Amino acid sequence: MDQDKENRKKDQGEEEQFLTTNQGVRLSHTDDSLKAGSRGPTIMEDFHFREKLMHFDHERIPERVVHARGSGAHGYFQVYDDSMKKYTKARFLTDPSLKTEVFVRFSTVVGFRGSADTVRDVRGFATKFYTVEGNYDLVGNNMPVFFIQDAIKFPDLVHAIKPEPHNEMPQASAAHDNFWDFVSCMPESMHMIMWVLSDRALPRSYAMMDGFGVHTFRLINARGKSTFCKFHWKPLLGVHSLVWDEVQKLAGKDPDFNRRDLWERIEDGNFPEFELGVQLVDEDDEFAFDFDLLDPTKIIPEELVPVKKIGKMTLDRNPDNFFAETEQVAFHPGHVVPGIDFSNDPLLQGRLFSYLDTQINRFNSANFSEIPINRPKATAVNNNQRDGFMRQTINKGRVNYFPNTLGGGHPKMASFEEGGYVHHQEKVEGHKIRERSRTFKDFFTQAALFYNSMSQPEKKHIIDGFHFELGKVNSMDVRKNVVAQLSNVDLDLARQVAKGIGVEEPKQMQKAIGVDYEVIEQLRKELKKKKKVDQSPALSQENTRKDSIKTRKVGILLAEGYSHRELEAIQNFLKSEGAKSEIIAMFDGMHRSMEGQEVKPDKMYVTSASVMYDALYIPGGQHIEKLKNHGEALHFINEAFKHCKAIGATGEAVELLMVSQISGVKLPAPDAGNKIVSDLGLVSIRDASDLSDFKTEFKNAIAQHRHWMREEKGKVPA
Ligand code: HDE
Repeated sequence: MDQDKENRKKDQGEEEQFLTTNQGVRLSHTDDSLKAGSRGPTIMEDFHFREKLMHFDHERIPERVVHARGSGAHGYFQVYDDSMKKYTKARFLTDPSLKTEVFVRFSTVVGFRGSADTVRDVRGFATKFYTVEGNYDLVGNNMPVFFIQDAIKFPDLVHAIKPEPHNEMPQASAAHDNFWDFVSCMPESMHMIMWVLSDRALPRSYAMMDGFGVHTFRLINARGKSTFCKFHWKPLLGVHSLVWDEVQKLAGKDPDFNRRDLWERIEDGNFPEFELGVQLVDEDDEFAFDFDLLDPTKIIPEELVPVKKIGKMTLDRNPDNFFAETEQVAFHPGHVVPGIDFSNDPLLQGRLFSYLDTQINRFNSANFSEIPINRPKATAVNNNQRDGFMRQTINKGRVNYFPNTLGGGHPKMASFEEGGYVHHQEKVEGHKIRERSRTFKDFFTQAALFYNSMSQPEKKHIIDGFHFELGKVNSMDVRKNVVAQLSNVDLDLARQVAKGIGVEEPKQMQKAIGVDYEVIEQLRKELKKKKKVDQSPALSQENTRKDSIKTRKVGILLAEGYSHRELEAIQNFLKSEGAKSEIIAMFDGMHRSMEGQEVKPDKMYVTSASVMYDALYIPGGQHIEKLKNHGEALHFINEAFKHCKAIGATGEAVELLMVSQISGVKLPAPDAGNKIVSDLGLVSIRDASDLSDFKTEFKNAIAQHRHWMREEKGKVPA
């Protein structure tokens, strides 16, 4: 309410605000339509009624054909120093004194606008930089490769993955026959499939996932020299994921999980931060690798070309209006500024057509760039484009053409030196031909690199993911065909997948659809001596940052009779480490501790669930006897345990863990006194008189994010 009042003051410069028509006419009554008698028919003359209803009827614009569900945030980007001058003339990448405004939209790809956040999917990570040289859009994803190599296959891919056309099922999921049929016929998708089946497809938070420009781009310096470049976003909090069982439950308990998380982080002042990184490849090294730089189904392993971190983006402001900003923002990979150019990646080249086209469909107007969220903020727009639906600019004067003398030759051209955009002059020769380069045709080496770089738990998650996805496929032939493709990636993977879905385990590599084995063999021979790696530790989330609990959410269970001293000690400690804690209890309202103090829970069991937290803490006290009989509390504990989360218990709370169904971890014996027992993320102590070492142990357990080894136990019926 207060915020609304504030806004009113800002917008109108006054507190009093009258309801008006769109023509600014003050209204005296809006609760009844104009009628002929209080029980009579509505009268056509009611301009207020017609205007209000007509506007409402037209409130929707078509949702994006892909990436329909998104969440946005404002922020800024700043480079660390001017070292990138060697490679690019783009000022926002070379001038550390510039703070460039940005707007970022994170999204899922497959689901409709109202679908759940936590589905298994690629996440879009699109950034609009309002630079001093015009808008630059880095329209990326949280995975560094793509399903297909040529944009002409995009409609097929999207048709296959979206709900099936006859019954519009399933929603926001790839787990159906059409998609896997397509995949089984498209070996080039195998590398991306590994990423999509991995934990990367289940991000814990938009602030805890990578971003990638995917394609190889070009950077152009002030002398016109080009360097190949791959863009990366690296979150300062590290890359962390949810558990499959958890995401499915979250889709019901809180379908806005990632959206809410982003919003709350920013409201709390825990601004998401990402470092911008670049992998730079000299033009002379274009053919130095055992893959083609133009192929968007390949990464440049970080062990071959390190990611140079050049600056940082901070997202520090939530949108004021979801529709005006998050929905209406229009990204386009073709929005580039001088210093950034394209490679001939056929996927990128195709995107350059598609995005502009799709905006015209969404906005029904060529003037979408005039909407506030899409307008350049730090440069003027001067050109001879005129008119069209919803034109906002009132262009003055009579000259609307170039060249002209009547307007003094304005708006005039800028040379390369003056900041004019000059396309990189790449020499191109070739026959006009509808053909894939043979250098794109080893579809499996990097899929195998990804799989082999995973830790054991990550491999298991991939296999479990296949069991779910293919288990939902009705056609046994499709299942078999996918297993055949997988046998080209890794035989053990293919066998383990086959085992779970009723397909005969392949004894050896099977011939898969769409693969030219002769070409692959030749290629592998030819590229043997090129730069390559067999392992890429950078790909595994096991190696991500695990030294902080900043922004982690810890659930605390209590009932009347809890130990206030223990609660306060842990709450204060978590706060001092930048984590957030919430108390969950059976009912709302004040709860009395055994010492006499009172607290008010943040949530009740009915309005929360263990899946909304990263970790769990239970203080000791007399309340434990009550909690032993609360099915909700026991379920909370079992589920948190099953999802491999850190659990801390002090004093009598150890007894509660003993009556829960967690198993296979050590707990302190009744006579353990002040000895802390920390096993697989479960940290407990009987004698809670001194909690100083307990805090450190508990923090370390939370910072690990998940204790995957617990999955081996697998006995918790939550
Ligand atoms: Fe997109 N993509 N895409 N895409 N894409 C769209 O544009 C398309 C691809 C990505 O938050 C659409 O405004 C083609 C790769 C993001 O508003 C559409 C191809 C990557 C977003 C479109 C691709 C992306 C989109 C739908 C194959 C990662 C959401 C609505 C050649 C590098 C941006 C829209 C936002 C959105 C076309 C492949 C990222 C239809 C033809 C590869 C993050 O134009």
